[in-house]
Amino acid sequence: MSDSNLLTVQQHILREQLRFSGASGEFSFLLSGITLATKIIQAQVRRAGLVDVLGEHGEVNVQGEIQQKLDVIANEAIVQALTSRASVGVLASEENEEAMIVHKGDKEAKYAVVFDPLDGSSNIDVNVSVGTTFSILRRPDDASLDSPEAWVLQPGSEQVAAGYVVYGSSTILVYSVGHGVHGFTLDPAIGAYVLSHPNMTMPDRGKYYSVNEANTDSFPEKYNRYLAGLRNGQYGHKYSSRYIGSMVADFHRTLLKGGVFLYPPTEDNAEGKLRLLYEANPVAFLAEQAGGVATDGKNRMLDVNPTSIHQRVPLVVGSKAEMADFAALEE
Ligand code: AHM
Ligand code: MG
Repeated sequence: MSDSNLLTVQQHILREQLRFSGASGEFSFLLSGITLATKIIQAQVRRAGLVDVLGEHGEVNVQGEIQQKLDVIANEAIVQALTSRASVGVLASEENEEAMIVHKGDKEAKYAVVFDPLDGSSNIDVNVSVGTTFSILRRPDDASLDSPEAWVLQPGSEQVAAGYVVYGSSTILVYSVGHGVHGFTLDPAIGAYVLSHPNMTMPDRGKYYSVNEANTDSFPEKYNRYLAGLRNGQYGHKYSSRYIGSMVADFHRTLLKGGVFLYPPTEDNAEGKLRLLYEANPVAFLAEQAGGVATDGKNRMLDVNPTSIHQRVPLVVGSKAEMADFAALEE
């Protein structure tokens, strides 16, 4: 067995923590809270179909409620796991309107965690991959516990760590603390995430583009020119398309195979649909760490200054070559 077969995410995090000066173990304890919560979430996601079956034959009123339940369960799993970590001062979730203060007044609390507990949850009832995304920020020097928003309204370039878990044909956790991107597959037999994708790098060019093409009529014209170019071979070959409708799963494929994923502005969502803090930023951080590029269609995503927690942003993320082709287009 090679070393990588034996390395659990916990061991890996401990090793990565040594890169932080004055590392005390609290950062790895924080990350272990996230890995624990995602194991709880994946156990629930894996049972979602069974609950459906019982519901059809029994007295339980299913569908909408179950999905809602899973969103809430996922949110609670992360909140609970992170609330027991003293180093966490603020939590912000897609499921909660406001940022939450935890460990009020605790001087040890120096991190904020922003997350989407169950991204793409409308895909659950058709057995399609969903995911969890997270972003970790350090408490700004001047931020007090009275203003939790200030902890999280930082550009993505300030992220200390970011990652996601995709609950797909297997459960995979991908994370970075700013020194490369590493992927771990959950081994259900032992209940541990085991290193399966060390030092992930995005291919320089891929075969696929990924976008909701039903919205093309309302994309800014530049996006349609780009998509046409991808289809007609203008960029070296004729691209094929893949679109799952779960950002985490679509990004995971793009990370492994290269290509480009886009969620442009549309008529319904003039600022794009995806959320800057807990969807676009973690993905942008990982993309850059893996040698890719992420923008809001114009500027580097990680430089965007957030003004509100649930702010939306257009997202274009992918391999170097596709992103250069897009950037070369005139407005
Ligand atoms: P959600 O956070 O409400 O689940 O929505 C986000 C999801 C992303 O995972 C995905 O990329 C996008 O919505 C798909 O949107 P659309 O159905 O408009 O293509
Ligand atoms: Mg989401």
